[in-house]
Amino acid sequence: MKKMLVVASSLLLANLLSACATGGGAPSARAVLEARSGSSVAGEVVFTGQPGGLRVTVAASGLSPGEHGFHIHEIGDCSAPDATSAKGHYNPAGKAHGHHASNDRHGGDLPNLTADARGEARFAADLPGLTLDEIYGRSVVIHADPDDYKSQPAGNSGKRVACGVIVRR
Ligand SMILES: [Cu+2]
Repeated sequence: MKKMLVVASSLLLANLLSACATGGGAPSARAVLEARSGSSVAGEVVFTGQPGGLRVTVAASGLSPGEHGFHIHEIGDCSAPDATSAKGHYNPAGKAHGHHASNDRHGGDLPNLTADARGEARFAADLPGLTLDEIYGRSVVIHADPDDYKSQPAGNSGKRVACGVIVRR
């Protein structure tokens, strides 16, 4: 009886996985967050297309409570222990770092995400002007500190505590 349950649940899991693999709807992108700079951050970032841009949702744990800088970085390489392999912010227009709602900003400048007292973040934001095609193969980075939205080149947001490569799904 127990064995049958295991078989049934693994079949269910296989069905769920194949539903994910085939997309099951609109195209989207996903990044699994990996802990960096000695942190224990874990979680997932999902980007979905919507008229005029993207919507991003984040589910993460292991953060320090409070605000954290959050950006799309140029390179989809999180291999360095401090995630510097992801290079700088995605910046196709060659502009200065700035507030995500202004016109003078990096394409990868996103709103700070906020972690609760337990260090967990459930975050969503609209990202006008971005497309899935331009972010595939890049990376998302969560920083230790808040982005002040003005200091160059990255808002003085400190160490990179999580990094994930953005992949098609
Ligand atoms: Cu960053």
